[in-house]
Amino acid sequence: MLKILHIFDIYIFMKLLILILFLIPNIVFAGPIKMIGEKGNLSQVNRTITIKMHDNYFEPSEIDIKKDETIKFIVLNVGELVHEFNIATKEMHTKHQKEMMMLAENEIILSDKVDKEKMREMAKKNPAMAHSHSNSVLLSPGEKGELVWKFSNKVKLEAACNVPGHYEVGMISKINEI
Ligand SMILES: [Cu+2]
Repeated sequence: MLKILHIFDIYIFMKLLILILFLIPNIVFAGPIKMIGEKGNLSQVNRTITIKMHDNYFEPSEIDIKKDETIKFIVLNVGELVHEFNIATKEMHTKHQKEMMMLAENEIILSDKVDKEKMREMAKKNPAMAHSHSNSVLLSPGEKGELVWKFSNKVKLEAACNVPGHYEVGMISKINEI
């Protein structure tokens, strides 16, 4: 009897541990997302900046922004590969690259297209697979996207593509506070 109880306790403990581990990223993430700014309001846009995503670099490679500015980014994928435009800190990009690797391994992100059908299916089991982030757009070749962002300038930011391998070869636009 004692032995059964013990096994049962371990089972409960493991369940709790998994739940805690699952919640940690969400708790940690709640902080930085505010630090990097927030999803902007279309009615408060100060400027529009067009970004061209090539294989594998952004044009322009540097973006100047002022404190509290709301920018509407028009993002064009002019390359032949899938690209992402994501505004975050270097640390956040590093974390996001693991998610993107998972999407690539599950063949949701293919080299030249995003399997949106599969993405929806997988997202039912794992919401991280939905790639639904207010600070990024993921585009297939020839696609156009929009992102409105209000900057708060509390931390150093960079716009980057986290499709596996792209960040490493320099698919980054430096965001300068002026
Ligand atoms: Cu890319």
